[in-house]
Amino acid sequence: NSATASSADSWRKVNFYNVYKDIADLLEDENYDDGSYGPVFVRLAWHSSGTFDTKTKTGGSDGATIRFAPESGHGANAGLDAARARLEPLKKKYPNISYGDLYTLAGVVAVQELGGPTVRWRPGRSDYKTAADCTPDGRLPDAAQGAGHVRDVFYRMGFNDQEIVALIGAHALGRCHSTRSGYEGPWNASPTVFTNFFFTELLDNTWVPKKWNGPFQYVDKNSGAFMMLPADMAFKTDPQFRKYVDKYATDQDAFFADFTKAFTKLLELGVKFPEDAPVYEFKTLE
Ligand code: DDH
Repeated sequence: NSATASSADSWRKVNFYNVYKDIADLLEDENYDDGSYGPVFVRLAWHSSGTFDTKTKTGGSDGATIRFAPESGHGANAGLDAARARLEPLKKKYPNISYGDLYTLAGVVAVQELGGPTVRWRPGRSDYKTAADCTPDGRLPDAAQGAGHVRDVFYRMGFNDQEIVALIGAHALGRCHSTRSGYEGPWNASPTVFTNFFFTELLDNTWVPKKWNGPFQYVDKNSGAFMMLPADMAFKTDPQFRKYVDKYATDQDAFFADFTKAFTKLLELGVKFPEDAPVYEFKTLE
């Protein structure tokens, strides 16, 4: 990758308004999933960033180690190669953007264009890391586990309970793929629209174990069309998490306001921005 690697200052030559538009143009594809790459772009941004460890200051979106083996092959990252491949032509078109900036900006564009809140975003990540900087496997949450594990993982990144609940609201988007994580199905009926439906569906449905040969997960008793992971269910059963679930289920504005703050924080974990890095608040295309 060294031929295309951006240096510490090269982001200054990039017109990020143009990159925003070009990413937005890559979202729709009637032959992919539910018709949009948006959800998998959000997941790419999150998994690029969520490896951060506050103690060792390793991981995070800067340097984009997610594109190198072995991190690219970690079980949690299965399927994200599709998102990275979709974005690769933009790295060719804008060689001065770093992978870390490209992957995080893709998440921002997806949240906004799918109807979510405006997300403040700064450029300035660079491609200085190598495969030797890949994070150890196991830093991202394991969907088979419960509240204790979820807290361990997100406290390690520096988040509190309220921020953790806000972030899991991203599970309004997209779906699980049996070919990627092993789990199957979307969380609600509008997986390409950013809503507070993760919380409303979690509370409003009766969730029963799915009868199948795959990993243990839940389906809604009524239609069987929607799903919850064991780790998702922890947000219903844990009283400290539940407080915020109740709030976000009834107050979409509060969810949007808290999500956007926590999502920007996630995308910036461990990044040393140049002092004069501008903060963008992009307008949506339509
Ligand atoms: Fe997630 N997530 N996630 N997630 N996630 C999956 C899909 C998506 C967990 C497990 C899974 C966040 C937190 C957690 C998105 C965003 C975010 C899948 C299915 C699993 C499994 C993957 C597949 O089969 O393709 C667990 C566990 C947690 C946890 O917190 C305990 C967070 C914080 C975010 C975020 O963006 C802020 C999105 C979007 C998807 C849908 C991807 C797609 O392709 O569609």
